[in-house]
Amino acid sequence: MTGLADIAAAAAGQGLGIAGAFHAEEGDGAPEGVGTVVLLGFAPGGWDVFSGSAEAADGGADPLDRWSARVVGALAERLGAAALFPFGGPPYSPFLRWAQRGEGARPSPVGMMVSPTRGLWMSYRGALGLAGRLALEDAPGADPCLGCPAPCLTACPVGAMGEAPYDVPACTAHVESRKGTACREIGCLVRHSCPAGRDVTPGREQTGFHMTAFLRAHGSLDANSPSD
Ligand code: B12
Ligand code: SF4
Ligand code: SF4
Repeated sequence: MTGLADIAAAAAGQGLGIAGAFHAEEGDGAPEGVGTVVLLGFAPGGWDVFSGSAEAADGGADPLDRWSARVVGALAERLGAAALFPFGGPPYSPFLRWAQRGEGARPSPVGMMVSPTRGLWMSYRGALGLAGRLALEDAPGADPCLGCPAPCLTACPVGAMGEAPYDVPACTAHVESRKGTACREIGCLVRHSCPAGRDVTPGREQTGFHMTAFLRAHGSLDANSPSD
């Protein structure tokens, strides 16, 4: 049977890495017959693999989602697994529950999920649903928020993300304004403020891409569909 090491090797060739795995139980929302869910995110250098892809160059809508669908879809076929994606809804596959089960992510004080190893930069390109119960690695790491002075709570210059529920219109209005250059160019300042994700902070090209996609979907830029 395929093991986690085989999956990691196959994913690495595509710029992806394993971002957690768990044995599916009732209530996890995994498709019927899936015994193990393996979450996939960008590996170091993964953004460059996407940047060099046909999808990144073709000028069509949702290039990152289309790239993810092709690459994760091909991996799934090769490994005899179901390909699962965070986009394409509603309804959405419950990736945030899977994040808790697979990599020990927890709700942060600002509402977003925080990963012990990727902080608030946590995000997924897809997941593989395998029939068997694979041998899994150690339990996920400790809660990164324990003992943290919570700079995330005050990092947003307009208070769009803090103790109150995320105010999407306030966020997009600021990001589109002259004062929102930093968010637009280097990405969400709340995500940057989290010490747990410092080692995996994405580059400007990647953060700029995500902000543009976010504004297309939720701001006043030309309508397009979400791309997280
Ligand atoms: C809808 C959605 C959103 C909506 C949130 C709606 C809201 N609360 O106002 C919008 C479009 C605003 C959004 C934004 C972002 N999202 Co989003 N989003 C999703 C999506 C596609 C579906 C969630 C859903 O509706 N589930 C079904 C409902 C029933 O379950 P739920 O648990 O109640 O869902 C709620 C939460 O998921 C929450 N939520 C979702 N995203 C965010 C982001 C923030 C900041 C907060 C506070 C809450 C929140 O809102 C949902 C509806 O109330 C998931 C993918 C998935 N399949 O889960 C990604 C997902 C949760 N988002 C993700 C990301 C990365 C983002 C962005 C950071 C993307 C970006 N710009 O780069 C932004 C945040 C903006 C910023 N300041 O940078 C990641 C995980 C992030 C994390 N650490 O928790 C996911 C898992 C996608 C992925 N590819 O991995 N998102
Ligand atoms: S800044 Fe601190 S409290 Fe906020 S999400 Fe990161 S680890 Fe948790
Ligand atoms: S992108 Fe900027 S305005 Fe939006 S929540 Fe993050 S820090 Fe606040």
